Amino acid sequence: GSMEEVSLPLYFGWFLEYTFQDKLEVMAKDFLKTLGTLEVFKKHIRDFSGEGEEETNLEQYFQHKGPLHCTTKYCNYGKAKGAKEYAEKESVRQQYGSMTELAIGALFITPRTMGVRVLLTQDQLQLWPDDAEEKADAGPEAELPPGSRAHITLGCAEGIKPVQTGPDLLEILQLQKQGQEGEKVQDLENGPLTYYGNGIWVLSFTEPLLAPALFSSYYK
Ligand code: 2AM
Repeated sequence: GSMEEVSLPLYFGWFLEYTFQDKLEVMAKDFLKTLGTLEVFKKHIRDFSGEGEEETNLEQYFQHKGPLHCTTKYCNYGKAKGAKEYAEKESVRQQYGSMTELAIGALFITPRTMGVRVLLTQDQLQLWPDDAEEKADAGPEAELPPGSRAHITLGCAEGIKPVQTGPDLLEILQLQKQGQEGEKVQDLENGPLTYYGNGIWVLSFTEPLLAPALFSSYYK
């Protein structure tokens, strides 16, 4: 292929500034530690453990490699649909290499993934691909606003790929949109903790957490 095809990255995204990566990781670990001690979590431990297992170490359950980031466009070195068009977008070229501040609205875990929800500003939405919220099996009633999928993967269960965090977040937003209130468990330091069933736990931040991040791309 041409130079241009070769130069497309694995993905574009916002990369958290180093000191904030540490801060978020510490916060996530503290959350897992606290969650693991709650009686209400132990009651639902089956969501996370196999038959006969009475305990799960959540901190070991979720594993993560690589820099913490919010993917905007997965390009797969040009093989993903719309990769080239995205790389050539005016907003992408202009904002490449610039800093922004991501607002983090919630921390969630499911039996598959752990992540945080990112609340995008209008400016940041200019870097968001149009098809990010599309699902093959979604009807019109399943439509969520652009940017809904924005998240940072903090960890995955064994055998799960990070691409699962997006669908997991969309499922949570879908439940909330349908009016499912879940079981409000208790208030933690950063806000209320809710259980939605099937191993879905959401800590909603009373105040969004602001994370400095660089818009760039990643090549393995
Ligand atoms: P993530 O954005 O949910 O963390 C490398 O695999 C990165 O690209 C990961 O951050 C991953 O998921 C994201 N990714 C992988 N495949 C993807 C896809 N088909 N659509 C969107 N993002 C994807």
